[in-house]
Amino acid sequence: MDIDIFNGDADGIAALQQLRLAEPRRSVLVSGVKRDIRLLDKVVAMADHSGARLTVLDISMATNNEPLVTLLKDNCQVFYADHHHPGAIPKHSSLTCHIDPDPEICTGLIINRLLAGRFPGWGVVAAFGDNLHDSADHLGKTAQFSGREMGMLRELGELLNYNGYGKEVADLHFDPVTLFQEIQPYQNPLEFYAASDALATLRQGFHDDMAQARAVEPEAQQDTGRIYIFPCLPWARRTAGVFSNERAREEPDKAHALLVDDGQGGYVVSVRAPLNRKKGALDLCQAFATGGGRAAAAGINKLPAALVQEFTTAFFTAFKR
Ligand SMILES: [Mn+2]
Repeated sequence: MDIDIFNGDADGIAALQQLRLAEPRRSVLVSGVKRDIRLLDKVVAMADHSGARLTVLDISMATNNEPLVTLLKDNCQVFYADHHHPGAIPKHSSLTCHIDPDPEICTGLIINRLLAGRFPGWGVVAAFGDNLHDSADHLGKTAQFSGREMGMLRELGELLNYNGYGKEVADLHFDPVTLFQEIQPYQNPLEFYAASDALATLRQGFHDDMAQARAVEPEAQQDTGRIYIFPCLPWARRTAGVFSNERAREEPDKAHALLVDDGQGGYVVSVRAPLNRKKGALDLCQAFATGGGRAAAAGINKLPAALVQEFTTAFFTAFKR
């Protein structure tokens, strides 16, 4: 059995897209909302996973270490590509790793490199999805996409990324597995762009949601950063990532934090380090119990309401110049 496990955002989808164009497989697909990263638990829970061939994309190995070790013990062959800090990588002859935590790299770019640039359009989509505009532009130049084409690839990356945000799959316009299946026939993302009805749905949803998000004023701000708070509503959960990226680009010298009310006495927090100095987000978030991520972009899965003040102080201290 072949099982493809991928993060439900643009990067995860575009990484798998390149691999399956290069090597088609009739695989079982496992994904979830962008924040649902401990996806290997779902594979362990499959009764017939022993001996399966697994492809794992764009989910932190540190977070998945325990189920990964179980799967290797159960004779699975694992191909693993990702750009989050992996923690201790298990030593096992059945594990192939392509992990690069460089802040200018995403999983779709790792796969593009591995395939020697066979499907660069999907690499560009992945990079735009992860807000890596310099890397996207660089690859776009190499592949000789026009300015107009780059604009379409950027919108595609941002809309696929937007679709991944939510607390559960029900919050999303499309299950990432369905979206991947829609995309799968297209070697060239520009053809998908022109043909897809799903994309039209995402575009309309995005515009409606972002109008609400953009009306929110900062809760706190200093020279070094801005903090926003969103209510417990589906539009807030769906726009969280794109809104944070947009604000980060608007003020590239500032750090940004977005707290989304989880309706259960806490907040889901995402932190972006200043784009011009991609450091400090992970250290800040790791100081809280459910924090994790990368130096450039990190988060806290549940920040109790009682700790919002403490977080605010720590945020402005962390990014002081
Ligand atoms: Mn990624």
